[in-house]
Amino acid sequence: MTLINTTPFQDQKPGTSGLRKKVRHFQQPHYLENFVQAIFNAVGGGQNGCLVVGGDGRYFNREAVQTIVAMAIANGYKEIIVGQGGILSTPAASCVIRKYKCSGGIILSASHNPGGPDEDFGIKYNGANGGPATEQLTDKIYAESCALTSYKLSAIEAIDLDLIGTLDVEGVKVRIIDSVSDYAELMESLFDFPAMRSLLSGGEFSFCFDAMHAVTGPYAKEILINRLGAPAESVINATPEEDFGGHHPDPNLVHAADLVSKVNQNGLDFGAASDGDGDRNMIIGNNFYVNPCDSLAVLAANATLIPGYAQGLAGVARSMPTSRALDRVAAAQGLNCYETPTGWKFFGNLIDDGRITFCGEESFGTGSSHVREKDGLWAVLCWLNILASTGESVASLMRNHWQNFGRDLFTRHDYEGLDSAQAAEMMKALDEKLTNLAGSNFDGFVVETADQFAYSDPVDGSVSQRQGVRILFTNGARIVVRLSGTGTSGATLRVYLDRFINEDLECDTQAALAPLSAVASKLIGVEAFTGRKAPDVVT
Ligand code: VG1
Ligand code: CO
Repeated sequence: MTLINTTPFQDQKPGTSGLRKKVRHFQQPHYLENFVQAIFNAVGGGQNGCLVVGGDGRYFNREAVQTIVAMAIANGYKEIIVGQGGILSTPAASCVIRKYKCSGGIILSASHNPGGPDEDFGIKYNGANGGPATEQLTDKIYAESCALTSYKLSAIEAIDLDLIGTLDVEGVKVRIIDSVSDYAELMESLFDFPAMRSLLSGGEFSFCFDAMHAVTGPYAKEILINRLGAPAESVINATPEEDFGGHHPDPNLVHAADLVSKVNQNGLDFGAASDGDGDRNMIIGNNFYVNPCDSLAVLAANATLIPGYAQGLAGVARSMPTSRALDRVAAAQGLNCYETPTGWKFFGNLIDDGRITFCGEESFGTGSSHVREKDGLWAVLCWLNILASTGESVASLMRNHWQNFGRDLFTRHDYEGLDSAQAAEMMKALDEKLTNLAGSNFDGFVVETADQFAYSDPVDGSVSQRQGVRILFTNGARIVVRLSGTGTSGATLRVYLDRFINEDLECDTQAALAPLSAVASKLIGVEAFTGRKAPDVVT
């Protein structure tokens, strides 16, 4: 073991989901090593535990895996489990940590951000429950990173990441495992594979899953094609590439436009896509887009059709900006519904404590107690299981749901690449307005309450302040405003708009929310502060 002297970097504060920077930033001497050592220091060293290492396969993934293995050996882990080729989707990493009772895992991903030498890289730590480090732990990691003077490295030769098997490296067991099989087995234990197999291989039902040249390809091929008998052409862009084919591996109507036109033009019954690291999902039917907030609600409402959830749900949770469609299902079924800040790290305690089974976010993230991450392919399998057991189409399932519960119109408007100082000023100005906003009337929208969302974790009592601005109106409409915590350059403003309706259920979301959007622009002053007239991405 060698102790390498280093000086701290002051910019290693983890965001919504780990530390994300440009690849070249990570490639600076000692940058990656410092952050990894900060993690190991924060968790008290390896302590003879087992560490899982894997990532979404983006550019720099392999080099980073080699470095982390050499550092984990030097830091006292007794076993290291690595996905073959350095590949593990985020939900698969969570599954492996739990299955082999590891002390934690390091996941290399910048999720939906593009990959390549000039694009993004990311790293995050997940604990023994398989879930993202809590805020207390990420604060500790940051504090360690600011004070670091050295890191520990073993001078080992590069590991052959492609060869499945167990190595003894300086007395440490290094296991290279199949990246897919543990996860596929878990999926098989949850879903009605025989019913889904008849649907997918029967020849009548047609679908397309777009892996977006990212990590989910091998998982989707194994599960949908090999185990469920779907035709080979139903999984597209299935080979993970270091630059995701030059695209944004972000499953939404903008970045998965090819999938959308394929489903609509060829009259397919179902379409789905997932992101860079496999934890997000987009679901579409034939000429029918399923909003992620609605997807979460409809899955919760129909969960008992899935064998793994036949006993019912313990409770549910959603991130604050997510629409309240889920709350209506919870109320009807007598379930508790928790509202957490953005980011998966807040769901872990609720699941571990047995309070919830399903949870999700508006940002195409849905998941359950089967792992401690959101899980894209799991959500797709939920949909396919429900379609197989009801015989409904995507559109009819969703329309019936609106008939039963009413509809929560929802949209998110993103303004990307803003000047960070301008964005901060804009948020400050909005913040200062909040206390006097109640009672104000904006073109017929009367403010009921306005505040900064604070979350108090019911399990460990920890409090997270300033998790986004909420403005609720007396007519049931809501505006949520926050800055993204996952970007790598400038600032991204996210404006979330939603409103409950109980008639004209088929209306166009953007048109119906336009008046609320106009109120939001006025309140936030996007154009005045940033010069931007319109959002870059609307989902
Ligand atoms: C975004 C989403 C958030 C999600 C996070 C990580 O964060 O809004 O809901 O949990 O990405 O997802 P932000 O701070 O940029 O709004 V992933 O798929 O990047 O791990
Ligand atoms: Co992701």
